Amino acid sequence: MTTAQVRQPKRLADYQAPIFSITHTDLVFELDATATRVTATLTFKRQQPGRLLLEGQQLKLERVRLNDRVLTAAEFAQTAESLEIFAPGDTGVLEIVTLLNPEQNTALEGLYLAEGVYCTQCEAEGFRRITYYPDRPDVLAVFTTTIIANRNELPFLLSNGNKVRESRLPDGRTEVVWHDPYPKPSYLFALVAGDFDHLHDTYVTSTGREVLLEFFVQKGALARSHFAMAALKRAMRWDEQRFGLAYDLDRYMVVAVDFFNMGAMENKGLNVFNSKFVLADDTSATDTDYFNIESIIGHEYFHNWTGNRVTCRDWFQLSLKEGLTVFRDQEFSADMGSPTLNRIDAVKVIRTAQFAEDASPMAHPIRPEQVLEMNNFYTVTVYDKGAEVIRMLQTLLGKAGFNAGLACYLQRHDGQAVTCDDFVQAMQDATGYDLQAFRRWYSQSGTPELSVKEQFDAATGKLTLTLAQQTPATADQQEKLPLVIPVKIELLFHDGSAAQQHLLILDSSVQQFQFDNLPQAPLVVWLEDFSAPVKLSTDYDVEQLLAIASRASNGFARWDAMQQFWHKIIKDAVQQSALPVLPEALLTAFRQWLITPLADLALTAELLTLPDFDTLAAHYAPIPVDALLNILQETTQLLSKALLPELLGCYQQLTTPAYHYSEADVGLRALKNRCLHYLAFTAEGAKRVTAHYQAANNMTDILAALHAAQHANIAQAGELMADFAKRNEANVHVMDKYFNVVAANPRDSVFDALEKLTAHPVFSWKNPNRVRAVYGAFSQRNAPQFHRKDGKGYALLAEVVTKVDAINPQLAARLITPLLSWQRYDDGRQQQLIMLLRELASLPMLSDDLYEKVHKSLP
Ligand code: B3K
Ligand code: ZN
Repeated sequence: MTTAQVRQPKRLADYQAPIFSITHTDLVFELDATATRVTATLTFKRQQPGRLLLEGQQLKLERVRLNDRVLTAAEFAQTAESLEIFAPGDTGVLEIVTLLNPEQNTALEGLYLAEGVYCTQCEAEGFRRITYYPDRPDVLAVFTTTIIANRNELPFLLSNGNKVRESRLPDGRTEVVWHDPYPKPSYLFALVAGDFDHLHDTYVTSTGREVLLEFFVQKGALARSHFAMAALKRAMRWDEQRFGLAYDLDRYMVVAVDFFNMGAMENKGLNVFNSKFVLADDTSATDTDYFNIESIIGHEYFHNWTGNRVTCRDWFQLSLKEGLTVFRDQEFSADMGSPTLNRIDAVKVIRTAQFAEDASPMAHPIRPEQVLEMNNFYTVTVYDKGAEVIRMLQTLLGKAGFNAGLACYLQRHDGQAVTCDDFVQAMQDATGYDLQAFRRWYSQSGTPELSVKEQFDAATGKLTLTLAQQTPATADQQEKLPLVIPVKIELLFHDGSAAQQHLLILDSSVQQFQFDNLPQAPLVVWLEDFSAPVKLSTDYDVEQLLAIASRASNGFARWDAMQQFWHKIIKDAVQQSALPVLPEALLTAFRQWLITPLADLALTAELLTLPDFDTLAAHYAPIPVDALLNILQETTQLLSKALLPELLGCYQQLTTPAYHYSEADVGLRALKNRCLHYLAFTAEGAKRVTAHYQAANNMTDILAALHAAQHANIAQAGELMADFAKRNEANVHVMDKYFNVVAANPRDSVFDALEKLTAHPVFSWKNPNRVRAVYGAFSQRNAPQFHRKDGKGYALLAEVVTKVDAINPQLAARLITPLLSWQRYDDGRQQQLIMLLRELASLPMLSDDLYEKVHKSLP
């Protein structure tokens, strides 16, 4: 933490290659809760003239030795953030001894001790809290790690690579030595020490290597780690089959801990996971939990090639590994389950969180150009828009071309730290496709807006489509240029002629595309599969949108037409300050889907779902908060009333057998619970919801009942919640779900309820999962109370952010996000938000994490 003065960001344009490389890094850890000693022996080699300057933070330096001679204080200089060795020569061995206090480390960066487990998190810049080091991703060294600890307290001592030796020391401690043969940057280093339950299995790769797979989980949780183990094996097989990529070490370890700042971390050979994304069984996990576990297990595994074998030159290139690896995990999930549902979920993230980020003071391109605190740039833009950019490459190059490009990239750069440009170049070289203009997606921020016009000449059967693009200015960038935008379309004909699919490539501001010899004027389905991360506006009327929703051949396009339908209806209602008029054609379509659901029940459920507040809000400036909330609530009630018999019929038709996580059963539960959501608002809602809760044999149905009870405000809601909390107090992950529901209570009583939760025995301000379960949920899933006119919701979040910043800056900086975009709201809300941001800015010990966000946001 630094105080008041203006803090200087780093710039991509200032990148300089390292002056020294480190070829070997030998680390010895003598673990102790308050005084862990780290002896780092670094073999260095000069690459160019300059100083030997190492990064370090919050370290107590005990000794520096250069080539076997202890240096005097005059031979090095130490600051709060660095250590400089004055005369290192061109090659040599540097030994640095530092002392750490893992117990006091509540930031969960570097080496920390939580719930009896020593654990590290080094990405992005946490390694500098372990020892002085060139803590940057383009310095790659071979690591050997020795861990010395008391074997009774810490029976498992783990680090990257292969276990070389385990010996008992005369003083009763154990010494374990690990060696990772693959040179890696410091951010991929990991150490874990603790007592765990241990699940192991083997996997034989396509190259014939027998790999030991190991999961280390909290005592008593072994039975809950089988699903993750099976998911890991599926991910390993999939990467071999889809991309020809096999695992490269003899051991793959996954450790699950409850104290973790994010989802998981891809450390070479030793992944560390938030236990929320490992542990699951049929009584405690929802369908979404199972989905997330498989997807994140896949994501971290896929990083072994895209991130670890080929890594980033500097942190501005983060999307090189994250955008690509998110794309890979999305493809994996699509192959394991429903491609349509996966696409819908990915697009929801872009249209809510990512478009909101573009419209916020934190707007940045997928390759940011300046950064103060790197942890602030693990964003939906870098990750999810980054994945959309990779997906556009696949659309342009075709699957075979894309696979060839990836193979070229990995082969050309194996063992290197490279840039996004290197990646695009490999794609271009492997396919011969000119991607020069496409590269602008990496440097330009913002959400492009596409408008389309259709003209049909009945006499000649010629269709002319005119597409225009423009990207509005963002907080970080005024000037915008045209992008290369792949637009997938489908032409539908009323006369029964076969539908046609086309790919249009828009690469200038305005462009025309022509189609000849069409049998009649088609209905054009635009931006099929969301082929580019853009906002598209058409002037379709509601009948046309409903026709697309019923007839498009692509499930995603059908869902998307419904989304556009609701936008249109709701926009009209907002403009007229009235409730939406639901056209009879809509009710007919809904009835149809309820009486005869599509074969894909999950898609049917999505077709019957209104867009949420955040999705709608992306279309307004300023956001008409109260009108949108009111319209959403009233529309749900109107639909419940109008469709009662069909909802009930559909609900009763769908009977769930014993719980099973399969695509078909997930769809069945989704549709049944969607019906319940509407039924909760009817006269017999209370009866239905209570019965649903009592009959439920799985967590998905139980939570659906609780959410429905709360939203429809049924009399038994409190009783059901209390019952749920009592039954599940032993499982923190289920308690997090309880916290989520409490925090989503749209009524005034939520403030008292939240206060009570923080006094709950399982709540801890030091545990990010708990804080997110309460306050993350409040700010993201409770628009009515969070966006209250009187500012009480905003003030509560600001208070929490202030408190958390002193404990865990990364967590605080994530929580503050919804407070930053004050420009998007009406004058009254703007005033409240600006006042709170000013108060935050004046805090004496603001972390860099918060400083960067608050200062970017203030007018
Ligand atoms: N690479 C890590 C994220 C690290 C975040 C640092 N604040 C997880 C992932 O994306 O796989
Ligand atoms: Zn990742």
